[in-house]
Order: sequence, then C-alpha cells, then structure tokens
Amino acid sequence: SSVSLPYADLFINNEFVDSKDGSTFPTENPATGKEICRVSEAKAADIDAAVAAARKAFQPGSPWRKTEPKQRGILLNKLADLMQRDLHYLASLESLDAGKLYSSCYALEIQACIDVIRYFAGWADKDHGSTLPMDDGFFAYTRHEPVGVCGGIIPWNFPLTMFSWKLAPCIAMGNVLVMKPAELTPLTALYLGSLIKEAGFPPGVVNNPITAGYGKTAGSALSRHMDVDKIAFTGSALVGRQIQKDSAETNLKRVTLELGGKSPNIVFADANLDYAVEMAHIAVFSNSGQICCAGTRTYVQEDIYDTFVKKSVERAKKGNIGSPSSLTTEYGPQISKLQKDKILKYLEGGVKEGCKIECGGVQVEGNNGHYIQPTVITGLTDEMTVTKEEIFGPVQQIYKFKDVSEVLKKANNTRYGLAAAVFTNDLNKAMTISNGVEAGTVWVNCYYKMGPTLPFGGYKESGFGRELGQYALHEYTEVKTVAM
Ligand code: TXE
Repeated sequence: SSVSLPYADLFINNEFVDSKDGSTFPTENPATGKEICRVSEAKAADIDAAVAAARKAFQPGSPWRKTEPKQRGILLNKLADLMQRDLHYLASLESLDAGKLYSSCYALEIQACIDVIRYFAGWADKDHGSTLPMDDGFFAYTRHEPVGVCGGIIPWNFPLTMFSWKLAPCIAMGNVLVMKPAELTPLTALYLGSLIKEAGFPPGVVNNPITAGYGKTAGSALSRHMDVDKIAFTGSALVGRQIQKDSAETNLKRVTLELGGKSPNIVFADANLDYAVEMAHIAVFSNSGQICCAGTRTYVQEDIYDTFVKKSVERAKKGNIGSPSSLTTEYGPQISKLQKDKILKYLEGGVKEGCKIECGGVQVEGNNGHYIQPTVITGLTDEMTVTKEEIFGPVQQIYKFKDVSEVLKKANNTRYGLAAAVFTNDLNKAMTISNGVEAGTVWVNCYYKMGPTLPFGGYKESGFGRELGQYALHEYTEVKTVAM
C-alpha cells in the first residue's frame, strides 16, 4: 500500500519508544492477509512505565493539575483541528489496518470522532458541583474531581472512534490516560500519539501513553495494575468479565464496560417496507457486521414476512464486495482469519440446528483477504446458539412474529441489552416497544443514529456505564462532598 507508516513504537511520556525488551508484533491488512509492519509490543514492564508516567503527570501541583479547565478544552479542540487536517491520512491508515471502508472512515466516522472531541472540549469548564442546604446552620458543597489515572482498553472494530470516546471525556475532566489499542489495529492510535504531542499536551502536562500489545499481557497488566484508578473497556463479554474480576482482585478500580449485543430490530407490517428493508440491511451489514449494536435479530411481522425476506435477500446479493479503499465498495473484509472462521463456524452450527441459509453463508473464494458473502438466514428459533450469541459478521437473521406482546418478549429474551429498533407508523407500537425493550438505546424508524450528545451503553450483560453525552462525565469524575 502507499500509506506511509511513521509511528510503530509505543508512545510514552510524549516520546515514541521501543518496548523494554525490544519485542515487536505484526499487524496485517485484513483485505489481503499480508503483514503491514511490525509494532513495538508492550508487556507488563512497559505498562508499568506508562502508568508511572501518567501518575507523575497527575501528582498534585503538577502542570496538568494546575492547567485550567478552559485550557483543557483548548488543547482538545487543537487535537480535533489536527485530526481534521489529517482526515485523509487517518482514514487511509484506519482502512488499511482495520479493513474498514475508506469512504465511511473519511465521510462519517472520523468526522464523528472530531465532533465528539469538540463536544467534550466544551464540557471542560462547564461541569461542576453544587451547594447543598443543610440543617443547623451548616452548609455543604460538592466538588467534581478527576478520578486519576484511567486506562482505556479498546477493540479493533472502531479503533479511532473508541479512542475518542474514551480520551475526550477523560481529558476534559482533568484525568490522565493510558490507552491500549487492540493488537489487531494499533496504527491509528499510535499516529494519534503524534497529534497529541503536536497539539501541545507537553510531557508532564498530560501523558497519553499509548501502549500497543496483546490483551493477555499488556491489557491484563493494565487492568490488574495497583496504580490505575479506572478502566474503561470496550470489547467481548468474556474479557469484560475478566476485567471486572481483575478490579475485584486488585485495587477495586472503577470499571465501565461496553460489551457485545444481540440487538432486536422489529419491523411491523405498517412500516414503510422498502425503507425498513434498507435500514435493516444497513443495521446488520455496516462495517462487515462488526458492530456491537448491530441489528442482528430482525423481527418481521407475519403479514409482510415473505416479501421482507425476499427483498432482503435481493438486497444482500446486490452489494459490491471488494477492497475497502475503493469508493464503490460496500462490503469489506472481516478483521482477521480467526473472526472469519468463527463466523463460518456459527453458520455451520446454525445449519445443524435447522436454520436455512437464504443467501451467502460462505467465504469469498479466490481472495486472500478475510471476506464472507453477505448472508441472510431464516428458520430460526429462540433456543439456537446463533440466536443467543454474537456472530459479529455479515449475517442477517430474520424471525417471524405475530403481535406486539409476542415480539417484545422475544426481543428481551437475551442476555444482552445494548440497542433495539422499531419500524412502524403507529405511535402506540413505537412507544410500547421503546418503553418495554431492555436496551440502552432504542431507534424508532432509523438505525445507528448516534451523536456526541446521546449517551450510549448497555443494559444487562452488555455492560454498564455510559459513554458520550453529559452522562459520560460522571464516569470520569469523583464527587467529593464538603460539609462546613
Ligand atoms: O475481543 P477482545 P476479540 C466481540 C465480538 C468478537 C469477540 C471477540 O463478538 O467476535 O468479541 O473479539 C483486550 N485483559 N467484540 O477477541 O479479546 C484486547 O487486547 C485485558 C465486541 O478481539 O475482548 C483488545 O484490546 N484486556 C466488541 C480488547 O481487549 C484484554 C468489539 C478487545 O478484545 C484481555 C470487539 C485481558 N485478559 C469484539 N484480553 C464491541 N463491544 O464492540 C483481551 N484484551
């Protein structure tokens, strides 16, 4: 590829450094299966160095602790300016390393990261405590103080988005951050390190250590670290549980978790059919199906079920599979061979359990990238593994339902609770579903409508805590009560 790769070292104390034992690991291009470059690999000793640097920056009286809230906002806005300047490069690098569509990174995702950073920049000097009335002539007030050294552990499906969601509120509220990007997608995070430095977060003012490395070594060293005050994690439910356990077994650091989902997308017979088919398609196939809040369980009312399935299959067959850098590509690759094989295994298991593959269901032949044909499956029951577990691939599962109460029960019959959607022209149905569904976000006649002001997070085993919006500030502040 023609994308230049200036940064492949760890970013600690505003410098790019080799890992202590000199280890490196490869990162590959999911569209070709070929290695892009090797990246310095953080292990426990490097995490120690990163945490020590962050802790030093957080010491009382340090330049960062004395930085005015307004100035924190200015620094974040400067970072947003630099991301805007380098939008094309960031989109190219993200597309190369994560197999994501360049068009979507450039036009939507990275622009949204910039918006998120600007939104939280605005909060830097606007979040504050309050004065509280007391009896007996006493009075009290609350102070919103930073939590301290925050660790971010993020996944590979939205590398820059996840970085921004964690960095922006963390820094706005005066914390310091140690970020561990996913081992599959370290490159844009490291480039962001150079922008953080350029933005003028000087060494010792805010250390933004970025420590690429594997989960079991670097990630675990961070989540078990005695001097880390909080972990913000996005990733699998399995690792989320481990992080909660790590916290319990070490220093009870604060934990916020954003884990997977199996989100229901409910289409009533009175919905605008073609629009609902298109939205349901986008809800599943965007980002090659690798979205935590994807609408993976499509519930369609019986009157329109057959037509809906037919139209959905036609739509899935129509899209252009190809290189993520091409502007005409609609479906890119899966992130890795491991993920691709996992998806194919789910489909194989589904067929054994009795479901029907309407289209796709196989990998794209004659291509070394990790491509799977857009797939639609039907004949599903609530008990099947494919209904219960996150497939995390381009697989639309279509279910039939009769009425509101039946579909609400089915929608909630899951361990997860990240998102849900309903398509209908009947306000009563829209309200009954949005009030009754157990999910952190509900979309009515739309999907993936998100923004910096809208809190995002899960019910049930999709995790806890909220990112984005004013709610995110609470996750990065301690409330101190002073009575006088
Ligand atoms: O995630 P992991 P994986 C789901 C999706 C996918 C599955 C597995 O279903 O198929 O998870 O993906 C770090 N201590 N989601 O294996 O392992 C790891 O290095 C500390 C949904 O890639 O959870 C990476 O930085 N950290 C999800 C991050 O955790 C550890 C997005 C996420 O990787 C660790 C991604 C440990 N012991 C996958 N082990 C979403 N919610 O969007 C790993 N990590």
